[in-house]
Amino acid sequence: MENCANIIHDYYLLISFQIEVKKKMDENLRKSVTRWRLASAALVVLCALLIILVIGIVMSKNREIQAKDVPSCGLRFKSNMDTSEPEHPDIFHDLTSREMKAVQNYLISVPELNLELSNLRMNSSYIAGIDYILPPKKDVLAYLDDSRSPPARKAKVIILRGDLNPPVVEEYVVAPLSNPSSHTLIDYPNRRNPVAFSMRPFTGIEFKGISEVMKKVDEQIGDILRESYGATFNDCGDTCLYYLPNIVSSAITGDFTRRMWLQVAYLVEYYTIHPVDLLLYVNVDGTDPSQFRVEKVVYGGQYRNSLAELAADYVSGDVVKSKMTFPTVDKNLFSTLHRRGFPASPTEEQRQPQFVEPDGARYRIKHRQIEYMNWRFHVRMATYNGPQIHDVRFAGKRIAYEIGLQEIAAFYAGDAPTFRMANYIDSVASFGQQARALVPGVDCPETATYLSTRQVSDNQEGSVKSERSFCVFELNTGYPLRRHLQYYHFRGSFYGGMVDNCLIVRTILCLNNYDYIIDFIFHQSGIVETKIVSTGYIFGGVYNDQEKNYGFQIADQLVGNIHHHLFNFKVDLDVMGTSNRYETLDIKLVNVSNSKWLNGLNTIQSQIKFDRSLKKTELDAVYKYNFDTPKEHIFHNDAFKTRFNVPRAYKVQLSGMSKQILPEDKLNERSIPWARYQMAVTKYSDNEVSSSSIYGNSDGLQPVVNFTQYLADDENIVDEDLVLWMSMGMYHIPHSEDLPLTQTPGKHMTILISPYNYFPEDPSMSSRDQVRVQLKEPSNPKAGVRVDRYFNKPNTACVSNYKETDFDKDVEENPRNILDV
Ligand SMILES: [Cu+2]
Repeated sequence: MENCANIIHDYYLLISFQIEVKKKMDENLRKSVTRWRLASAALVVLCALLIILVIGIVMSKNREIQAKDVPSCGLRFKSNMDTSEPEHPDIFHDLTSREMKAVQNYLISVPELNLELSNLRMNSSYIAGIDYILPPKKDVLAYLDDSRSPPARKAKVIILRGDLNPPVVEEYVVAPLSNPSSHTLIDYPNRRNPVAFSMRPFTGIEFKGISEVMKKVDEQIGDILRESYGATFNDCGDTCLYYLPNIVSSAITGDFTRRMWLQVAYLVEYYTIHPVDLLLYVNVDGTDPSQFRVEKVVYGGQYRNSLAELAADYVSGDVVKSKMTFPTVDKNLFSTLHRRGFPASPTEEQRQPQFVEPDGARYRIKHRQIEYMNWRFHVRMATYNGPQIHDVRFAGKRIAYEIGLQEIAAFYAGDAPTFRMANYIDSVASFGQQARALVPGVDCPETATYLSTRQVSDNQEGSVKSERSFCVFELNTGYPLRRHLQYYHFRGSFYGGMVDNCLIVRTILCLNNYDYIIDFIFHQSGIVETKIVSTGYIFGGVYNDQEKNYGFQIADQLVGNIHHHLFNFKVDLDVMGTSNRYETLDIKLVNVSNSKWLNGLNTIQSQIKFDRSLKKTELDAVYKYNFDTPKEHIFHNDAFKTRFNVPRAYKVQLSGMSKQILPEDKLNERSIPWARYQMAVTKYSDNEVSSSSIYGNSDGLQPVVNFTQYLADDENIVDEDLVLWMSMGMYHIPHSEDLPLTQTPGKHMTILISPYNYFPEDPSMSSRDQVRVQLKEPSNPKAGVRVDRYFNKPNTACVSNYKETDFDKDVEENPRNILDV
């Protein structure tokens, strides 16, 4: 029994052991399975990583192969771009930095000029600008055409003589530029020099002076400003007031005292559309800012003769108090330029289309001379007049000696005196000094080449470089220059076409609130276009019922007042030399009888014809657009005809004509007499360089440059060197979509200069850009078609080098390349 019990016990032990073993084994197995599972999982992950790694390596290898195989765009032809400043500038070249410095150094050494370069005050003698004086045209042409030696380079220096009594503005010629040794007050036969100090151009020094007035305003009515607007001019932290100045013309005030209306506004992004209902009429005459004073004040539409009067009436309750709130400045503020509004578009983050020049730029730049296809010309930035092109040639022949901006004006209207008297003649700001940085990919295409310009203005020694103030690029307009498809076999079956690829030279002038884009456009068909387009912020006022016929209310308390933009350009055409004629082709109605072929029926049919009309004198040639007398305008040299005895001419065409309806010769209209005509044609004169002047904003009572005098002598213009003065413009009644910025579509004004019987056919027929399609076998259409292109096909693929971030990096590292810092 005991044995039996032992056996059972042993058996039990055995079973227990077995169970234990099994348990252990199970556990081991489980552990081992888990381990295997973990190992397998790790292996899978490892494999996946390996696969990813291999794919990555293969892809990057592919990319390398691709990068090796696909070249960067433009490498096929080494581009020929030398945008540097030359040691020896050519005849049209702006003053170089060395020349500007030499002029400055020379003038500083002249004791009687009493020039200062730092810590300038209104009563200092200081340089407001230095510009190159283009030599007399006959000397330039003798150099260009007859290999004569180049005339000496000279500079025109405008000096504000606040140190003299009475203070004046003086214009000097300084020469020679290689090593200046003389300065002479320019003796103009038809304009005065010096000019009264009150006619002076804008300078930073004057703004410093005006800030003295603002201190007085704070002292006298600071409490009113704080209570009414929650802001002041000084010691104001983030809640400051600022002002937009309008120089009031002497033609309106009737005397030569310098006065301005200041529209007071909140200093936020951007102040010209955050006005408050405070207007100040300030006397800023003379050179002592402590004498600058407020002569009238308009507070909440209520006129007072002084700040003291306003303060007294405010205390006594004799004015209705205004209440405006400082705007909340965040990205949703309507006047700021942050992205906002509808959900972001496109919905996916996709970049904009980009430009590519697969074989490199097709134009050349040597300093400031540019060549493109058959075109060759020089570009410069005149300090006072702005962008100009010179010696414009097509296929070696000069077409224009000069095409350039003369003036930009904006005449406002309104019930408020600020608007009524805001007649901006913008060259008061010296256009060349306002041409600033262009942003790649926005202002000019990615492929553009940039030119810089230099300016000397107040308060600085040497010149300041404006980086990227011109851009040059070839534009594929994506629009055919010409095309025809003839798909019927019985009419020949062919296609011929060419896209309008053109070269553009662009600059943008930033004139306080407005930005003006100016383009010179060169088409391959021998057409040169000059274009001006406006964008930027409007100048707004505080809305009230009296303004309702002058503007719409477009935001809380904001009115966008009606104004007239006006532009004037000079076109010195030289068609086959300088002996030119101006003819109009007058389109007229003619009645003809059809009786000869209509079986004797006396049917009178009206149709159109043209008569050639030679313009004989300057007054005979003034052109005011008239819908009832359609005409074409052609210019030619009478000695050059086609083999059919037709004048080889250039035609001038304007788009963007706008009638100036203010009465002639009244008040400030006297400052823009050029705007009376869409075109005026004068005989070239070295003394009629410009239609306007930097004094135009003030001098209406007695204009320094009086354009009417250019016409009044009514000179003969037959077979003479002719200059065209072209005016364009547009009325602008701002609407809410002008917020925050006015947009460019619909605001393109152009002057088109086109060959007109000048070439035997369209000169773009020589372009490689055209495409022809024809039947392989004209008699057998079924044999298919052939496409002809006029270049040996290079490798068709290339990689664009352009990166948006290149610009970002540049301005982060060199902030002065875009903003004053
Ligand atoms: Cu406008």
